[in-house]
Amino acid sequence: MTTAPSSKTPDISLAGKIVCITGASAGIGAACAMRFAEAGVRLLLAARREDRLTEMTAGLKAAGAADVHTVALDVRDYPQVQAAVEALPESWQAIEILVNNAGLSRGLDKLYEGHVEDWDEMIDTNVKGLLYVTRAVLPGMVRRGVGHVVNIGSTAGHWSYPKGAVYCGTKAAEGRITEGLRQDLLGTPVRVTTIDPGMVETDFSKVRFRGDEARAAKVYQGLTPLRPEDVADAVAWAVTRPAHVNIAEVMLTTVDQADSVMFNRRPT
Ligand code: NDP
Ligand code: 8X3
Repeated sequence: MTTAPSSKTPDISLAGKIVCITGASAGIGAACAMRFAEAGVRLLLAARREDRLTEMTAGLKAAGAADVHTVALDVRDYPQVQAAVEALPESWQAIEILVNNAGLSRGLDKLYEGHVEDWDEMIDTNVKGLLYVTRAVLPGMVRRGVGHVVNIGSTAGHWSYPKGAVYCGTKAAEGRITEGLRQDLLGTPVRVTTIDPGMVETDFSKVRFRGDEARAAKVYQGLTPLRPEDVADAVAWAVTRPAHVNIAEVMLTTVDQADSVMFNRRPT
């Protein structure tokens, strides 16, 4: 029996491409690094904790990464971001996929009782950091006529939740920045995607509650959260669509989450 030829445009192969992931030292960024490693990419990993990136390198190579290069980077510091991109060895400059993942939440407070330092840290990291890295990397993509930017947003950017207004605001900003970037890139082949997960069990809540592990664990109590690998799966899917397909937005939640405030929690 012969099979009819498929009319489907082939998925894009990732092998050998340079994929830059910010916030690759933990959680969703680390899961993306592993997922891309399995596809044979060259991984350019950035985070403040470069020691963690170094520790991850052997495992990523064993999983299939063609090569791994690490950079110590605080995305909040524009001169540092600019210098880090400019200082990349020539063989690492042609970034084809940028995953703007670095981000955090700090505190859970009513807006009128919130801490200004927490607001500054969230806005500086989630909004300005994303802008800074994008500003440094995108001109090369446009010049080379190839590229894909994947921003990690959140359901929190679609629906606020009590005491989370500033974090939710940063993710709403991410959504509008992603939309505007796609408009500005129209006429180039560079694609722009936002991946917007709901609750994912990572260090996110430990960071939000400044190391209070018991309080962080309660966030995920009685339900099955998304795993970082589920988000990496969505990222990998978006970037492997045929070149003419731009996945604008993927929103995903655990089946135990309906929006930012409704959860199906089982007694524990
Ligand atoms: P983690 O805390 O596990 O990881 C956060 C990562 O961001 C770390 O690698 C950290 O690295 C990096 N990071 C934080 N601040 C900076 C900075 N100033 N410069 C460079 N890197 C930084 O959290 P998640 O994996 O959950 O979070 C990743 C992204 O996913 C964030 O943008 C978050 O808002 C988003 N998100 C998370 C969800 C969740 O429920 N967990 C749901 C939806 C979206 P280092 O400390 O080494 O610098
Ligand atoms: C993280 C998801 O809803 O826990 O962006 O803030 S949430």
